[in-house]
Amino acid sequence: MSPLESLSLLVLGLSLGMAQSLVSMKCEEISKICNGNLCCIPGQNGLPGQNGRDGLPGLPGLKGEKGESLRGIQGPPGKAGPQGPAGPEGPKGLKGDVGECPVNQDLLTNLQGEIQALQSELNRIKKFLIFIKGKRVGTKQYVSRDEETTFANVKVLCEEINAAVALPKNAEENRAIQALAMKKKAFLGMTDEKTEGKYLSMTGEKVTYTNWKSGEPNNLGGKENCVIILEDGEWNDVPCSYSHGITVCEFPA
Ligand SMILES: [Ca+2]
Ligand SMILES: [Ca+2]
Repeated sequence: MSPLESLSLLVLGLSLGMAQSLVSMKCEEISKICNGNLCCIPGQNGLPGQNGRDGLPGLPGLKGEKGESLRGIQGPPGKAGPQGPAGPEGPKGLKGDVGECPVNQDLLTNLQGEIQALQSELNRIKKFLIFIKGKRVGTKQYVSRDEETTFANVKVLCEEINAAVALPKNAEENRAIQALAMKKKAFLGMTDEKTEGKYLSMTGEKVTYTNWKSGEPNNLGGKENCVIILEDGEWNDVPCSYSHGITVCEFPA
């Protein structure tokens, strides 16, 4: 090899070494930017764009001043609306004052006079009954009817004159009834129809005074639930269907 050829080879070798060093350095720097990928060369930033002008919306206008107007004359009232549904019932009101009832004084006086007249007539009739066939003992008046009949009829006859079947409460009353019976038998106002042996008055009161004949009441045949006063004033229980008793009634004197 000639000296010239050797010098050319030396220059070529130095050039190649320098080129490799340059390429090696740039790739290391680039590898930092490209995250390890070799031969990734970033481009240059472009020029900034221009702001547009045409087509942009305009700004809103300012608010106008408040207007003024005159108030008109008030018109006539409108028609009444339809009635609404009934509401719930309210609480009970307070009790009112006692009212005054007008009294016809003349009518009241006449009625009082008529009542007094009727009371006088009733007393006169009571006295008449006692005069012809009656007896007064204490607070009681007795009247009799000597027609013999059953206990059911005796009750009806006494009720017709607003009286009760005679029921003596003591010996004096017992003697008065005995006297009015005039030697006949008379029913007394009591029975033991509800409970055998337990005698009650027609109004349900327990009988306290008794004047039973010896051996009575014996409820003979299991059917003797009514009572008669005998001719001697003693008592005997007999069937209520017994038809030989007379009527003796009592009412307040
Ligand atoms: Ca009896
Ligand atoms: Ca008897």
